[in-house]
Amino acid sequence: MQIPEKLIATITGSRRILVVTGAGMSAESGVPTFRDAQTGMWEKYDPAELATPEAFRKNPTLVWQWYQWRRHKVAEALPNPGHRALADWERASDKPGLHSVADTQQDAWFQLVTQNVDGLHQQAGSRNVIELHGNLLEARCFSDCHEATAIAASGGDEPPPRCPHCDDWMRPNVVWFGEALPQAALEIASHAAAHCDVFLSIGTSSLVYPAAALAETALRHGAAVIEVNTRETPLSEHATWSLRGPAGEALPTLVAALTR
Ligand code: BJW
Ligand code: ZN
Repeated sequence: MQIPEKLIATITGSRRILVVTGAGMSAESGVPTFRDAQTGMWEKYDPAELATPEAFRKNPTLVWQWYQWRRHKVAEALPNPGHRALADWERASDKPGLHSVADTQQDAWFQLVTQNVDGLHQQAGSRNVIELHGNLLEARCFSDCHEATAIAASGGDEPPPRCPHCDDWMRPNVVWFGEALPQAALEIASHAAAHCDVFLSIGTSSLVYPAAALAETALRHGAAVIEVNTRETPLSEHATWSLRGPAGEALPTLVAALTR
């Protein structure tokens, strides 16, 4: 993939870098994206109708099984060259990450924000990852009586486990439609979007809010916005550069050009 020289120069001259990733980032690791690739018995279900508290309340076993199926996919997956390129870039940039809203005022930083729930950025070696939509490999009480705990990808047809403290169902520690995102994570990401020089949107449909609003915020505040996606999205026409291609190819090329 050809990366425009102007794009490279823009990033090289930038001190505050925000990268936001979505499901397309992990597609080349074999993790099905959220809207595509529902295979086997899951083909007949609309993922947007499984990822809600209402669906879980109505049929906890069905929703839990869908997550177990996805946990298995994630357990088999390895980070791809795109994940590794972002981890290399963070290391090579030698810039700190953001741990609070106040940090966004600092002169230079590099921050990765993901909508993904698969933990592959961390596995690839990214040091400071903000997870906006939780983590598939953790579970928590549906009544929220306790902290989330790690969960193994086990079993097939079982109902969800029971909370050891209050006996309600355990649920995946993810953010479903209609639920609030983790407050601190969203606040840091929103402030970062308002203060970054460069914003990269990678492998996301740009359809799901409030994550999709981050690129809009960055554009409104004058950042250069770069999109990497195999397909056009609602962001494409507004982005400063829209690179059409797989993240696993575009990112290693981009990061090699930045660190040469
Ligand atoms: C590649 C590739 C390759 C493929 N390389 N690219 C404003 C307007 C309209 C609606 C709303 C609004 N604000 C809120 C809403 C409602 C709703 C919403 O956004 N709905 C839209 C569908 C319209 N949002 C919410 O409900 C949010 N909550 C909320 O707003 O709460 C308010 C509240 C406040 C206070 C108290 C209480 C409530 C919550 C949203 C949570 C989203 N959760 C999910 C599920 C997580 C768990 C799970 O995984 O099961 O997060 S939904 C799903 O979408 C998942 C993803 O993280 C997220 C984004 O998906 P993404 O990454 O875009 O994936 P795909 O599959 O859609 O697209 C993949 C892309 O990759 C495509 O573009 C491909 O082309 C590309 N691609 N291969 C590069 N190799
Ligand atoms: Zn409980």
